[in-house]
Amino acid sequence: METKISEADLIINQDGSIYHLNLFPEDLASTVITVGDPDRVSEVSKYFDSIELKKGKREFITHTGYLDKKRITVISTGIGTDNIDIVFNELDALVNIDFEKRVVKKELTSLDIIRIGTSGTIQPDIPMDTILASTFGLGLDSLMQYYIHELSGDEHGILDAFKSHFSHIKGITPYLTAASNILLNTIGSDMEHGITITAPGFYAPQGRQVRAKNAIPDFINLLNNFQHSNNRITNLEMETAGIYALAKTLGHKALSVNAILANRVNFEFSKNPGAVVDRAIKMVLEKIIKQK
Ligand code: R1P
Repeated sequence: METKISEADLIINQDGSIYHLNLFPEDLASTVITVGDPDRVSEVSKYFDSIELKKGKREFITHTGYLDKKRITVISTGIGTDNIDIVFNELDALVNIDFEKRVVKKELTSLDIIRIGTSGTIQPDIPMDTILASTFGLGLDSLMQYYIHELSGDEHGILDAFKSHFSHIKGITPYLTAASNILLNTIGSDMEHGITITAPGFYAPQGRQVRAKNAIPDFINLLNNFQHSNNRITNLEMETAGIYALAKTLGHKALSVNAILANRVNFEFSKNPGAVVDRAIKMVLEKIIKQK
């Protein structure tokens, strides 16, 4: 017998929309762009040929529309993997749970999910304003300690090597997931590639020193020294690892595209961040419409 998901486990609003995202199943396209900043949603949808819906609740703003006959949803996640937990579980519920019967559908849908985010590089040779696709998301946050998360392929070797590189740092359990190979080779082609670290904060968790004292000395060097076969850590941000891990767990394809706005080893920040993000948006949209 199918297991019924309770009203407390999966909250559906009185109008039939999902609790936080405020969306109905039919509001969602099978190609989804996620952005951190709610204001970036219209920076993406302004390139659509038509917009069929604009909805929002809290930091979760959604526009769905068409570009060159391709239906695309763009949604803001806000900052951090705690929000990714909400957005990804609710996106999945919208396509894979029958809201009336409260059961998992027999035929599951796999979404293509592409994050367009901002990030800082930790490698001196990666120029400012680079557009970088994350080959792997390496999480230093705790989200995936709450889920059963299985590793495959290259993931074991890279994660084991990183854990031994990081073994003197106590109390952090890193996790790692690969990008969707298909999306990396289509949307992410012509972009710089590298491992993206996802941090549970912006300041000390990304090695920034302002006033509060950092517990991990030399954090950036510790990360940029890591190498496993051809894989090195290129950048830091706050969502990618959670996106990759939850997408894989739920059977969706994910790719994270990062506009590099800061260089953490050269201590520089982009002179024109808006233009770099716009270039990342246009690159992703052009690649999406070329997909079959
Ligand atoms: C921090 O300023 C935020 O910017 C980056 C980080 O991941 C974090 O969410 O991404 P977004 O610009 O996509 O929000």
